[in-house]
Amino acid sequence: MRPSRRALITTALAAPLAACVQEIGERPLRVSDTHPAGYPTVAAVAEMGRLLAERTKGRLRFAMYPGGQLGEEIDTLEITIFGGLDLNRVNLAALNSIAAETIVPSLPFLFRSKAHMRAALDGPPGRAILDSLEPHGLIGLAFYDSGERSFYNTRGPIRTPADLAGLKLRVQSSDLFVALVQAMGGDPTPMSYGEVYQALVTGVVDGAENNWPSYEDSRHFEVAGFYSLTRHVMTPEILVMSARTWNRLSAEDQAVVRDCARQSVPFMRELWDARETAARARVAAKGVQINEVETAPFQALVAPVWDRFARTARARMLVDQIKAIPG
Ligand code: GTR
Repeated sequence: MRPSRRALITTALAAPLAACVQEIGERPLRVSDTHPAGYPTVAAVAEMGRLLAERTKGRLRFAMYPGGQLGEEIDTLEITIFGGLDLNRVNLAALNSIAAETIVPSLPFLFRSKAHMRAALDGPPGRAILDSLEPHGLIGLAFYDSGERSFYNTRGPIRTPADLAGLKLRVQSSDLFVALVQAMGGDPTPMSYGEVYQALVTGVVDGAENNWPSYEDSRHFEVAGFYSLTRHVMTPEILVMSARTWNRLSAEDQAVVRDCARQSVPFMRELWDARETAARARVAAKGVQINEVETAPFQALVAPVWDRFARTARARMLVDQIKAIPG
């Protein structure tokens, strides 16, 4: 069972106090992830921890808390901001209400391909988004792949926007995702990831949207067996460090942390590519009905989302930079 909010806050308040008496290096750095051990994000952060421990001779090391054991992403982010957790791997959508720049990579149909998405996040736009977090108490260390997100549901295949009418679809707690589903004609319900399985079973929602590895790993495929390849966003994952922890590291250690995070990215991408293919094959073998979708009619509906979320000069500049990148 996931901890209650009260328990989370108690832990979160206790941890910084304990951290005051314990210097970084005397305790491991605490890292949260909603996914279980073995998932590509968790494996990548574990690899970063291995590199870090090696480079600092064990002075800096990670204690991993995977599987959402410390709470849902939005809650653990708050805790990370005030120093109760040192690192957190979340989906970028969880930061949408914290830093406006993080919305840009979730603009629907922004990226033309996986290569385009990777080049944009490895380049100046990615750097600008990572750096935009610092005033909010977080240090952006790395982006990881999260693939294309598509809709799945309990009722039947989605082929045209009309098929979304009347479907209650779980979305992440981000205004952009709410607006996106509304624009396409569905009925969005923001909800934490850990609550979705039960919500699908009880019919509180009819479906959700996610990538292949999460769809498989969360076992949502057992309940919602129609997966329709709308490929509407490629919101990446992000690894952040608490600025409170960061500010207690020496400049040399900060450089090593950045370097180890950077090195974990190609490691993750290799795991990700293999996992995407394997997860799709495994759910198909278990009877999931998969259908390709002509995306043009969906793309035609998302203009209001762009008008609302890519409005500021800063967002437009990032979008222009991303569009100019080949891939
Ligand atoms: C997954 C992502 C998680 C979480 C989840 C969700 O793809 O890896 O961090 O954001 O989606 O839909 O909540």
